[in-house]
Amino acid sequence: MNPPVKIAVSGAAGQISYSLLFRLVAGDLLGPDQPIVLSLLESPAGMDFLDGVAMELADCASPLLHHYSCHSHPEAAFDQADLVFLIGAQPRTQGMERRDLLEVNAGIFSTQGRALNDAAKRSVKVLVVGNPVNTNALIVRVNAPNLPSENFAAMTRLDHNRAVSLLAARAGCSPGEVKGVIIWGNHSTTQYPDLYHATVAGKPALECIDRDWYEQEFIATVQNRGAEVIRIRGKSSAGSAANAALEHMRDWIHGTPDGSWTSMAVCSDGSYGVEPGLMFSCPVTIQDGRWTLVENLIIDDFSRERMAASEAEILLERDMVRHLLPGF
Ligand code: NAX
Repeated sequence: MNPPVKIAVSGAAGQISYSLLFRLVAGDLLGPDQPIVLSLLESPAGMDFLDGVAMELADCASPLLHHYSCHSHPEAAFDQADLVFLIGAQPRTQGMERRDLLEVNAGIFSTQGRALNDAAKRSVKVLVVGNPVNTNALIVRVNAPNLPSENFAAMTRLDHNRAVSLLAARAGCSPGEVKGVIIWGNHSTTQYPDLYHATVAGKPALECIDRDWYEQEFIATVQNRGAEVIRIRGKSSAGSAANAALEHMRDWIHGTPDGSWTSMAVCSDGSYGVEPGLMFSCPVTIQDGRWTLVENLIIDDFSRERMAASEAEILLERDMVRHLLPGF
């Protein structure tokens, strides 16, 4: 057996983690021969509940779970961590403005960024899931200046999977036959799900579906899917979010299959005219644990306008938390 890989999960008593943790101990991320150590982080208020989750993890008697520990201090939770899922965040409560939500989460994520900087392995991979995810990821990254910026990503894989699934249903094929979908921008209703480069069973997607449906229905459906799940289920996406987090991290570790890409919000290098340094969702290929932005795609005016609208929103969010972005 290999030495164990240490995985830290914040918000470990929350609903997304409740779907994720049991898949981690079943080997769904790292395979059946790789033991793991789980380091579970919660807010002080969530610690009792976390104890119950930890009991259930122990009750799986998984040979892959070397050991686990529960923490309310990020430094302890992230100590020598190899992989980190930052899921815990403060939810929006009634009467709370978006600015207030940004502020309260900015405080959480700046503390966690400093803790990662001090305690995690230098090769750590950090996936931010808690909303507002692009801006939280920016805060974490900027507050961990001793870690390479490519070690940080924000999750737009759920949006990506939603777009793949919706296109496949419309085209009458399986999601596995869809390639080349892109989510650009923010994980919010300004995100731009782009089908211009997508294919369905090898054929250009826009030849398999009608363009009006793409422009009038598809884009808005993907943008609003999270709210629609809340309206119908009464709670936000959890199983599909955990699945997306697992797939995002799995591809980041094991790579994207030849000739295909996925969507991740990563640090912009200015490509496609996006402000450098923003965490902006874009297409990436992954090899040997490192992501590379897919460059030189042709972007027409329709796409450019939507990418710019999402970038404008991320810039606005960044300006609201500037005081927590030292040196940025
Ligand atoms: P829950 O409210 O079920 O769980 C959040 C957990 O985080 C709670 O147990 C809470 O005690 C804990 N927490 C709060 N502050 C903490 C802190 N400072 N340190 C450690 N833990 C802390 O939410 P859940 O449904 O699990 O969602 C978690 C986050 O994911 C939310 O911000 C949610 O909006 C976001 N999502 C992001 C998605 C994405 O695609 N990027 C999709 C799903 C989801 O909406």
